[in-house]
Amino acid sequence: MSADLLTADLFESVPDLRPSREAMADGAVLLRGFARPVEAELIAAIGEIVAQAPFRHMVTPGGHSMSVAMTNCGSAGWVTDRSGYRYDGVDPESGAPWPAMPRSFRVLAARAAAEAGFDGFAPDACLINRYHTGARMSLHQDKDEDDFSAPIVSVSLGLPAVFLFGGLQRSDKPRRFRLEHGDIVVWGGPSRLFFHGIAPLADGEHALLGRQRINLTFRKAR
Ligand code: MD6
Ligand code: FE
Repeated sequence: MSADLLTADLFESVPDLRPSREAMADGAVLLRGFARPVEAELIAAIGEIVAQAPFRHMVTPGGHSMSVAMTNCGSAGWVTDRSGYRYDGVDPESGAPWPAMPRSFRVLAARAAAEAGFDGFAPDACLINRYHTGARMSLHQDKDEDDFSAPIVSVSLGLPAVFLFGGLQRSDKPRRFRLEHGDIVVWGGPSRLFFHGIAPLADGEHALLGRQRINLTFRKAR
């Protein structure tokens, strides 16, 4: 076995030995455990949001129901239906505006962005993704936003997942990064439009969130 493989095994099985900060690409950085100090506030706030705007399986323009369940908070919510992808200020299920973005969310996203070199990040959209066992996100680009100069800040909670991180072409072979509870990916600049996805979620039990992974993706949509 090569030294590389041995090192990969070691780092995956002993999370505490992995670096707290890892460059993923030019413009993309993984901040391990950055959200841990505020995990309880985040989880409580997610509960309040979901009580107003429940998770739902949205339908793609091609007519497929997504395996990931979604909701939003903030003035712009990402939605998909048969007519396409868009940001909408209103929850199509209720006709009401999406729940406001909690201050704890905005503060965390801005601090993580600043840590990665993006000062003044002021997200107006927070997409909340919920993965149960087997749920996955196929390779895609985030390109429904008006302004690609702002980064995206992505917070992982609950069960670990394998993040697939490709390049500017769909055919670029993705690299795999394990994202654990509390990890944040900040991503902008030259890699802002890289293809990426999430491999099917493995079953497990998380001490705070049970058998699920929740991802918060903060964006400046408008
Ligand atoms: C997820 N994340 O982590 C899905 N997109 O569940 C994304 O699709 C994503 O994490 C853009 C930037 C960061 C992300
Ligand atoms: Fe994405």
